[in-house]
Formats: sequence, structure tokens, C-alpha cells
Amino acid sequence: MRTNQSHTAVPALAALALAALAPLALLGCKPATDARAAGSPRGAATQETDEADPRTNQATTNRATANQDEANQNPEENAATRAVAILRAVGDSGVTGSIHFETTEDGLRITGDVRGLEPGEHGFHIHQFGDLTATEDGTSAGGHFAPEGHDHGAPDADQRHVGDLGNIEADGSGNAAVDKVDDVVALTGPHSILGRAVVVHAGKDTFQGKSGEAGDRVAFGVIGIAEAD
Ligand SMILES: [Cu+2]
Ligand SMILES: [Zn+2]
Repeated sequence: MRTNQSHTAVPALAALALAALAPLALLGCKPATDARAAGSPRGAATQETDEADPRTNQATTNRATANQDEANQNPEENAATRAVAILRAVGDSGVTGSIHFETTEDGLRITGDVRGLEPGEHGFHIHQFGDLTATEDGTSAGGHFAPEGHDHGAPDADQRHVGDLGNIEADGSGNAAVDKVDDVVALTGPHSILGRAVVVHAGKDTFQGKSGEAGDRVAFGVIGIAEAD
């Protein structure tokens, strides 16, 4: 008896459940059916057009604005022709300055000012890393930028590191006006110095030894792309 009861009870419960669910299922379907019924194929197409087009247009507009304001994607315009490095003092040297780089027919023109130096000549190089984290000794900038190796040398030597830019000379007030042209360093290609560091030394680069015996690093800065003229 029990068995019979339970056998009949299960289908009965199932039927009840179905009966209870059926209206819900119908309700669940209804809005979709209604929507489909309300929108003729043309209406639906219009709706799609109305919704999709403004979105597309907006996205296009946003992209165009971004291009103008921030992200110039023109490869020719993006090839760097000018760069700049702001020099910060290493440790308590008090040496600061700014150096500008500009591509010319004769090579890279390097101009700028360095302040707070001891009067006289100071080694002036491009070092491998644009990493200024070693604020006390500047060692994070690595060694001279020398992608092809070679020995250290004067800027006009046959053998030199790419980064060997010689010396800058400070006047009696400790100011050095920099203005040199170098046809080995560049802002593009394998000799590109973008993202590397300008380093000014406490002493003169003698062009001897592995790095010119120029002594401590007194200022350094990262070379970044500047806006073209
Ligand atoms: Cu150096
Ligand atoms: Zn060198």
C-alpha cells in the first residue's frame, strides 16, 4: 500500500510541480514573445541600427579624439627627432641641468646647461640604463652604452663606446653650456639612446682605461622623447 501510495504520489507531485511551473514558464516566455511580436522585422532592424550606430560613432569619435590629444599613431610623426633629459643630482652633489637632443643632417645635436659643477672639464656619457634608482651613487645607470663593445675612447676616436661623448666644461661659476654634435649616437636604430641615461662625472674623461677615469657620477637623467618642432 505504501508503495502504491508513493508511486502515485510522485507523479502527482510532478504534475503539481509542472502545473505550478507552467504559468511561470509561460510568463518567462511572454516578454520575449511580446517583444518579437511588437517589433516587425523592419522595426527590429531599425532598433538595431538606432542602437548600434550611435555606439559605433561614439567609439570612433573617442578614438579620433584620443589620436589628436594623446595617441598619435602616425609612425612617421612618432619617429623621435628630439629628446630631452633632466639631470638630477647624484647624492649631495648639487649638480643639475637639462640636456636636449635633436636629430640633424650632421648627427645628433646635443645642447643644454649643467649647473653646480666644479670649474673645469667633466666626463659626459650616455650610460646603458635609464635607471635612476641608485640616487646616492648613480650606479643603477650601468656602464657606458656600448652595444657593439669596443674600448672606451674620445668622441672622435675610431674605437669608442657609442655613449662616449667626451667632456663638458664648466666655467668659474660651475655652469657648463653644452653644444656638441655627435654622429654615432642617435634617437633611432641600434645606436638609439632613448630610454638610457646621460651621466655627468666629477672629473675629466681622460679617454684612458675602461671608462675614462672620470670619477664619481654627479648628475644623471633619463633621455625621453620630446615633441618635434
Ligand atoms: Cu660616464
Ligand atoms: Zn666609454
